[in-house]
Amino acid sequence: MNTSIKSISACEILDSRGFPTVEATVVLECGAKASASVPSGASTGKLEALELRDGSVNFRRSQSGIKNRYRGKGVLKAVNNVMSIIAPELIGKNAIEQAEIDSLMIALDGTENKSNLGANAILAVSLAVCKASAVACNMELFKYIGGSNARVLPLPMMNVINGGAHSDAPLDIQEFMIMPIGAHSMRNAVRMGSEVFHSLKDVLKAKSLSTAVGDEGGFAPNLESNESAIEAIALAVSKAGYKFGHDIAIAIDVASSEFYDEKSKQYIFSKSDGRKYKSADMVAYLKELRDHYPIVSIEDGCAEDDWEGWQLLTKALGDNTQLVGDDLFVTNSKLLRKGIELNAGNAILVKVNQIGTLTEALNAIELAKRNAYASIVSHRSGETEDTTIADIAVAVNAGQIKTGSLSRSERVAKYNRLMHIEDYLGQSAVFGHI
Ligand code: 2PG
Ligand code: MG
Repeated sequence: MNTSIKSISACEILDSRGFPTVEATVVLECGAKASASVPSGASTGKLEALELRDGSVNFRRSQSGIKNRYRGKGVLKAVNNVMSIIAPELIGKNAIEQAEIDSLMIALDGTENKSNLGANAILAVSLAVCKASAVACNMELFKYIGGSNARVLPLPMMNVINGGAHSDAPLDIQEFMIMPIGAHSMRNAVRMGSEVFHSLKDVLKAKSLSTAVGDEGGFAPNLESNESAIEAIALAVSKAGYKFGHDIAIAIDVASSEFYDEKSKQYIFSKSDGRKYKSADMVAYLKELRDHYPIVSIEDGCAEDDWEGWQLLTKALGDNTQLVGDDLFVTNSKLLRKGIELNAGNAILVKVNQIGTLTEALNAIELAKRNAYASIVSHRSGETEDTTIADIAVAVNAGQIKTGSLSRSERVAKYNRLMHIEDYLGQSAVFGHI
């Protein structure tokens, strides 16, 4: 079987928010073919690899006089970089050598944050190369990446209430997620999640609150406080016949970089009551929430620039609560190493597009494992129907995944893929835990 790369093409498609993103297609000499597309964040970390967008100016005249093509969010430059710079370099290379392919693209870009070619251009190719190789080897993607011991289905964090930058709800905390800790399988976890999601809809309706959904498929109601969001979930859990804290626990993504004011070094709750917290107050507030409710995981409880806050948080809560660095680590091994040294957090959120190649994302997971940090493979708030992250989560036995609510097909596609993987694994499937 000849797994040399025969051709690479790319095009612009739309993500779940209706903005352009890159899709790449790789064909191997043996005929194997696969496509991959790239997600996009709204509450992005400052140190993420660069997502190359066209901007408005360059395309004003060239695109038949259309001003502001896609509001400047087009990705034709990235598409062109795939076709005219990346493809000529990779054609003829062996697709099975993923690490080599990825390092060639990193070298070709030549910048720390992939700002030359764009992380969206590079990642689309990186993932498509991997998927085409799996097709060539006639292997399931998760097995191709992870080998024969890849068999842990991840416990999901399911985002049922969307606040922060993901909705217009007056909630500063971005994500209120349920974790079906009492589930014994993926199928069971999905069922529990779906039942609680629909029960939450009834709870919100009964309060005459909106049941329209936000970017990640969770509800975006006009609740008056973070606490009332958790109370609504607690009620939905019991109405669905489950025990809050026993069958279903809570995970939150505070996404606090979004409301941290660097100048005054304060967290300003501007979407709700305008409260201002210094780092120590923020930690005390999160501790209070955690002590009061069954919160097992807190993501970005402090901001990406507030390393001292992170250290305080870890001291106060790290022994028995998962503290996840998202904006803090941006899937970057260098930043994770810094976190490990400073004792900041005890888990990393892994988003392939934050770093821009599959190999670097896998390296970050390896580093986390060696240092007893948990890894949670994650979607972005702007997604596509691509389900690669489901396979990655199983491939690395991460044990946890964060991939949105039980609505919107770009979220549900990942759960569906995970249930298929579980069926495929049969008796050898193991269900993850926190
Ligand atoms: C996050 C993500 C995904 P975004 O903050 O964890 O939920 O959001 O993709 O907007 O960064
Ligand atoms: Mg986050």
